[in-house]
Amino acid sequence: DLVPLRRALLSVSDKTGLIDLGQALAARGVELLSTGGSAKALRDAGLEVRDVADVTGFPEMMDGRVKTLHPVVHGGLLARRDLEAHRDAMVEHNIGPIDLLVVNLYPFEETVAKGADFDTCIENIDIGGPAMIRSAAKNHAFVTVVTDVEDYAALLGELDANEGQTTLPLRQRFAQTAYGRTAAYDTAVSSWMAGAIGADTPRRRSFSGTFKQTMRYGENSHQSAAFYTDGTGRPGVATAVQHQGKELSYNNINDTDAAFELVAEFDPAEGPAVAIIKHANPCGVARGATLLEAYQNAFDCDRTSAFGGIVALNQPLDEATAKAIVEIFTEVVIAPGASDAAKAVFANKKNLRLLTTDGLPDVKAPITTYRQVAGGMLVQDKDTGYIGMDDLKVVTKVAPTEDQMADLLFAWKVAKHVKSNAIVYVKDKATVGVGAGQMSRLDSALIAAKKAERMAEAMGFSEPLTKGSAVASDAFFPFADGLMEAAAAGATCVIQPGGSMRDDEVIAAADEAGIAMVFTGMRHFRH
Ligand code: 93A
Repeated sequence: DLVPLRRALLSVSDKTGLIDLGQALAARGVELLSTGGSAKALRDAGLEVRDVADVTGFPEMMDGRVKTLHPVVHGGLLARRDLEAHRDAMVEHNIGPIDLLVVNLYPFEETVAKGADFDTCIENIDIGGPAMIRSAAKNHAFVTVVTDVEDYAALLGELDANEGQTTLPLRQRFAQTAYGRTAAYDTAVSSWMAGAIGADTPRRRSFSGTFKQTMRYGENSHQSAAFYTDGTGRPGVATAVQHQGKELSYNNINDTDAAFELVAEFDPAEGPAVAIIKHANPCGVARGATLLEAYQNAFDCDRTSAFGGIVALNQPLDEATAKAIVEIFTEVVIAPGASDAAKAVFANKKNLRLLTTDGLPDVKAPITTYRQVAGGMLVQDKDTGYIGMDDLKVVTKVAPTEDQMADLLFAWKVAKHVKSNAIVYVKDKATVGVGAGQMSRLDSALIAAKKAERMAEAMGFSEPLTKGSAVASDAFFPFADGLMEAAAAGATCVIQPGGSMRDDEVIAAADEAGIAMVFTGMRHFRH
């Protein structure tokens, strides 16, 4: 299964490591073929290179759209060396075998990420590259295909270990990588086009990502895991820059995403907001006059759970907030930027990771989400449903005051990011009790109230902060009991979708308790 390398075709957009590779191959007696820019780079380094145009007898034409799309190239990649008929065809048509293909593609994903216009993106769709990669990978019994700069060293190591030959296991591994690359590439093109032409629907979507990193383990230490980017370059945890601290774990990334997506709901133009997340659920979300105040308000919702949490900010991290954050152990802080003074505060905290991005995740972007089920995949639009003041219907005798309305809408935004059944108590634009992930809505209401009571005891408040609060329920109250529990905890106004068979009973209970209630007509399940 050992195959000697005699002729290589090098055609790369990312020229990293190209010269070293070219030199190493030439030193091992490999003849080099190459396309325009790659050939020039190799020649400039003093290497002897033959132009593909010379081999095909056709010049590169149409702005490079047609360079390598020729039977002499594809025949050289696809011919089975073990079949006489294939060898005869090579002789008859003057096709020389190509034993090694080194290709990386036009930077389509990067072009999209830079925000290039439609025509520029189209021009950056590589056609010849993927065609050659697929030909070489199909014929990996005889041909070695390298599509990742990181694999150059492995290739050279193999040649040294096997007297200039490659082994079948290496060619198989490279071929498998190669098909992954072309699949991800076309997925990026399809996803970009879906957005560009306004057809971003869950139907007819393909999915695949670009490998970013492996992690030490997955959700648990016996699970292996990796992280992929989707090629959109959108601000978020996948594209964030890590400034310090140890490697992020699978759970860190998941929780950091939850935190950042939640805080991004709060428009920075309307002031600072902070979200603290534990196990993908918020244990505190608040606005404040300053970022520091927002952090403190969020922290006060559930100081116990905030320990070891993830903190997300809707504005760049400042020094004062950084100082408050390091008073307890925090796993990750993510923000759209950080001042040098803030970075200095974190600098000696080895276990604290600071991530910054160019902006907040676009919470209204039409994104498709995927969830694996046994034997299949569930695909849906991301929940980008929004409720404004005009969408609300007051169903009780009393209507919410303006302040209550603001807290109701705040609570509603948070509830969207809490695992169902979600009950969220809010006072003065800060959560004061969060009940998450219970199988009964009543239990979520009870748990949130109980936690608020415990916090009040621990902090020496005269009464739980749920007294006089606004409460949100992510889906309708099926019975009056959940609402009555919220009233007992001190809630004075309620926001919920409505639509239960027993809405009348629930409304009557609210009126009885003197509570104001609004219906959204939209629910925010999150499972
Ligand atoms: O425009 S293409 O789709 N048409 C081709 O025939 C073709 N052949 C190779 N792009 C093509 N390539 C790509 O050109 C390679 O995938 C590589 O990314 C790039 C290398 O061009 P150069 O060597 O001129 O820098």
